[in-house]
Amino acid sequence: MSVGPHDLVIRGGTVVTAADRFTADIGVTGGVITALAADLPKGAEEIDAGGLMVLPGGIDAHVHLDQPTSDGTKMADDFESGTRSAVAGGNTTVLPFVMQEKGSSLRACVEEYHRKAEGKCYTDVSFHMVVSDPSPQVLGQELPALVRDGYTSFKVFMTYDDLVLNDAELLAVFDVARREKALVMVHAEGNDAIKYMTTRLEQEGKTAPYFHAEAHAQIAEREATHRAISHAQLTDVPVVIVHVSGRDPMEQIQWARKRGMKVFAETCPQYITLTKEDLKGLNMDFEGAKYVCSPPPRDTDSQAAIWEGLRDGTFDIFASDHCPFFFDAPAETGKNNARARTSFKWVPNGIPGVETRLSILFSEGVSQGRISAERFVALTASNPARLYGLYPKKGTIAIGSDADFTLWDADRKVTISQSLLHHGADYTPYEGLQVTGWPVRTILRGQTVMQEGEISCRKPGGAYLKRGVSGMAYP
Ligand code: DUC
Ligand code: ZN
Ligand code: ZN
Repeated sequence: MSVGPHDLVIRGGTVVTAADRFTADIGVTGGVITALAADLPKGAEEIDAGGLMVLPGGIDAHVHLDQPTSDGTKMADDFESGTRSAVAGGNTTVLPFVMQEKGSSLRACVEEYHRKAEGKCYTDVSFHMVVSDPSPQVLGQELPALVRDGYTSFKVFMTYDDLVLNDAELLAVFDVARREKALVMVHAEGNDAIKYMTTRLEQEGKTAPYFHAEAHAQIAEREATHRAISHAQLTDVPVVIVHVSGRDPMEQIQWARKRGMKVFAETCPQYITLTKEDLKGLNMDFEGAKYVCSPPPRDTDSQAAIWEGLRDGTFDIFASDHCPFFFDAPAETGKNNARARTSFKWVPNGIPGVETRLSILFSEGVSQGRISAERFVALTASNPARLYGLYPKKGTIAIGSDADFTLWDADRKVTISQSLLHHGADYTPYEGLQVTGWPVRTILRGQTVMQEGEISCRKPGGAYLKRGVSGMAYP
């Protein structure tokens, strides 16, 4: 049989998009989808996807890689290990953060992260920025110029002493976002409320990792969510509330949406699989530090609320908030360090999850009948692409889109275990979790980069993606 025009034909899979599912062959030429039809002619390369779902490659819109920390702890993933873990988990694009350190030029920080990522990425990559020092130079010149250069989203923090912006600063940053059509992502937890709770708990001798969950009370998240929404209303700017953990902040988002505001929302695997009980470890021991992240996991009522939100559209995207720290690391650079053992407030905040995000949502959501496969694709690929200015190049299966796919075995049962994973961290908070549904092959612009857990490309081939304005926030 002679070979047709396609470099690659993926044959006979069930193609799932955010809108529908159908059986088709997919033709790929030059890294782009060029045909979707029954019975395509033989391609130069052929992949049999019979019995599998063919999904758009996962887009994890919230990951932290190779970020410096202020306290001597070390992030467990650089761009190489973090993106290797991402492709093993079925992702083809990730959006890490450029962390602006106070006193630094934002432009210089962006260039520094390009150097960190250069030649190391197995996925395509694009950067959000973190604005921690909104100086006149940053607000007046650097930020507008960077947005125009395709860095069209940035995060602000309402907590952490070294990152928090006060209300005047938040309003000033939001105003730049409105003028430049950028998308602001908000870490909504009230700093003073958390510090008050921390002092009170420490005075009572409550210093174990578990008390992180009490210090970072849901009330503080609710209050900050409402404050962020009020500032967004005043400045007339769309915002994304990231890593929403439970019912109370969700109600604030729903309140704003009912009034016609453009408030978008993200939630994460930890808020459907973990609860604050996990932070107790074994008998309130230090094992609980493995689950310390901010906002912390809440309770089963909040998990139920998150599921309602994933179903009813309160949540637009489902991201990992992959923020990996070692547990035990040499020279006390991990969570289990001497200072952290004196108080929960010194435990690095963050958990790994870029590799397990898709299988957890598929298993708990699709396999358990809570959401459809189409909604799964919307939450994990199409909406992240639309929200962050990558659509339709990324996030869908259509003629002209990049040939990024995850071949998905919806019936594969796997027990998540550290030994299976490719991340740099020395543990997974999901150890022992049984999932149904697993990525068996990841294809980036027509090239297979992962097959059955093995990284199959010789060297990292990920590209940097310059983004447009958000199609959801500024249609
Ligand atoms: N916020 C994040 O987005 N990730 C980890 C820690 C945090 O506070
Ligand atoms: Zn955050
Ligand atoms: Zn994060």
